[in-house]
Amino acid sequence: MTGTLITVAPTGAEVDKAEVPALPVTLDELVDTAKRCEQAGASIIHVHLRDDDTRPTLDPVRLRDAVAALRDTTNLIVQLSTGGSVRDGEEARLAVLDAEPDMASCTMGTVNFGDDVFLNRWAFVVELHRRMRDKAVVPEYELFDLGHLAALERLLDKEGLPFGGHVHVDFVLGVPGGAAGDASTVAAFAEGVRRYLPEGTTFSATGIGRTTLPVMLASLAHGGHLRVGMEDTVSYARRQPVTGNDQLVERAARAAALAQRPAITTVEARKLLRMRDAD
Ligand code: KMH
Ligand code: ZN
Repeated sequence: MTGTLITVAPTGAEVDKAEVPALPVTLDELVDTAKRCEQAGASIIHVHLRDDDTRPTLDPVRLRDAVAALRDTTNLIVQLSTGGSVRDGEEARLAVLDAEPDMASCTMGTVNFGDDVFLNRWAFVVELHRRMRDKAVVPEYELFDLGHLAALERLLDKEGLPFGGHVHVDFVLGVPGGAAGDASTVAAFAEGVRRYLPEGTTFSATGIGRTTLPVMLASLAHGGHLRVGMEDTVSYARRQPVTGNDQLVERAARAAALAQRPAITTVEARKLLRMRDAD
């Protein structure tokens, strides 16, 4: 596999719609951005939802509706966030899996998150991993700090491989309180993947805010994949707000092509991740 898997994270739980009008928060806006991002080269969409007041929500009906709408209108792999917002409780986060996504995120430990704490107790992580395997949902293990690599090694050692047998991780770098978003940190994580995780483990990386470009370029240089989107950055360049998620996906696809590892299709991505409908 020489191409690049591009994930788009279009909304997140933290960006304020009032400050960033281009943020997709309604189902129509989500579907519209999803279609554009698929066209631009994305193969996975990492989904957080908002309520009618644009606040983050894990409402089960909205989650099911979003999965159905994205499946109806795109071929993207639908990855629901089980991270939610820092205020979401464990039961609601586990219940995300009842919406039967193709993939879901699974953060490998607790991390300071600006002035907040993103809580991921060991027992919660184990439960998430087990439920995903029972439901044939492919995890994306999210790593905010180097210690999360060791936690994942421990999880796989104690609990076994995820559904499909392939391990895919995402480095989320540049969160205030987590690992830095720079090229040498990407190198350290990439080395950690090789050293501690099963052979064939794939990784993507994303950098928060202005770390988006160094992290993107370093990930490509280390043979990694990419995540971009307005969950992670709302500036395209200095004093240039992002106009839409497709703008970030299009830039990622251009960088991947320049690295001679063009964006892979959704069909190729399903094979790479050993998804249940890969064939
Ligand atoms: N919103 C963050 C607190 C995930 O989606 O799994 C957690 C997050 C991770 O975004
Ligand atoms: Zn997220």
